[in-house]
Amino acid sequence: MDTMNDEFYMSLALDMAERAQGQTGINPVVGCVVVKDGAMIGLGTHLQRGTGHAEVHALNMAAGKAQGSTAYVTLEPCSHYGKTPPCSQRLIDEGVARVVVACEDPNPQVAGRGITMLREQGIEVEVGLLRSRALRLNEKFIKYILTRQPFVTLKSASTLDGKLATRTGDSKWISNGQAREIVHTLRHRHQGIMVGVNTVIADNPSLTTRMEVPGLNPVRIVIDSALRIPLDSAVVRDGQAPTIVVTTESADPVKRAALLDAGVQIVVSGPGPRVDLKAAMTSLGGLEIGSILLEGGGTLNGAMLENGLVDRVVLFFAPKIVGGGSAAPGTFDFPGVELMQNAVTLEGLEVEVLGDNVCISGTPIR
Ligand code: AOF
Ligand code: ZN
Repeated sequence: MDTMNDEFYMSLALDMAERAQGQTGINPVVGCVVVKDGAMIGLGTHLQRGTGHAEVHALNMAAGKAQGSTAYVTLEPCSHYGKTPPCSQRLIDEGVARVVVACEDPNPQVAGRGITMLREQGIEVEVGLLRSRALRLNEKFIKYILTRQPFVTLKSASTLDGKLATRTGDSKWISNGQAREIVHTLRHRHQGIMVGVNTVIADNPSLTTRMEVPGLNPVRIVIDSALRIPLDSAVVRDGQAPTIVVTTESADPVKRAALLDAGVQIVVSGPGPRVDLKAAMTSLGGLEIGSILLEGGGTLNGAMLENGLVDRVVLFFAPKIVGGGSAAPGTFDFPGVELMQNAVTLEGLEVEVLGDNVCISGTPIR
């Protein structure tokens, strides 16, 4: 049985925040638990950008009885007037006596000011309880708020020898059902999903989230230097989610007009012949896309990795070996390093066994 202490309530607050992943857009996920005289009197979670913060929901539930209470918050309470008034002021006004915070808010508009506001009013503030879990939970928010660049998760599902298809191009089905379920959860938890145009031409995917309970569809992003995307492809026609095609100045203006006509948004990134991926990330960040799931083929994966644009790698492996040399496409296709010491290396490695599949994930060291 869990013993009841600060950690007990903070982990509940983190659990609530975790469940809201994917639905807060560029905002963080945040949970709050208000405890008074040994009982919980308010629970709150930030659910959607533009709506109430976690503390506000929890204090509303406490209905004016939070005087002398302790509030557990997974992120430093905000100190600024954003889409909602500052949570620190609300905690002060309600007479909360003690605030336990898991991690500071890196948002330059907050960055410690929330904690200072509380302390200046004589509220006892403790910072850092379950910090690493809280930071991990908001890794997408943290990257975006500090850099305005999307957090990119590279996902692939391959054979044990790293192949995405056989030498004849057959790719159905590599991974098992458990792995595919996680992939759809990942789609729900990213604002964008990105592929190269060759994937659209070869597979005509819909790139939507298909889970047992409805999930949110990410914005579909196709990297397409020369606008080769077929006008009748699912991502252009099906209307299931917005589609952005990232191209170059040298692409055919007639095709561009036709895509715009079909409701596709065009982002021009660089003069050509290839899309400038770094500039593309800046443009997509500017469109408030704070996180992207990269489900590329080997060339796009390789280029993103080489450019240092990948923040997390999630690789699913099925217990299959197909060989095929360069005729069989692999997860990473780039010129490659000469020396092992120059290899892209992952840290914080996690390994999960999913029936007969394995998931290996980690963060590329910069
Ligand atoms: C909190 N509790 O539940 C959240 C916080 O767009 P706004 O006005 O909602 O402000 C978003 C910013 O507020 C966000 O960037 C982050 O700094 C903070 N989010 N803060 O105290 C919450 N969601
Ligand atoms: Zn707030």
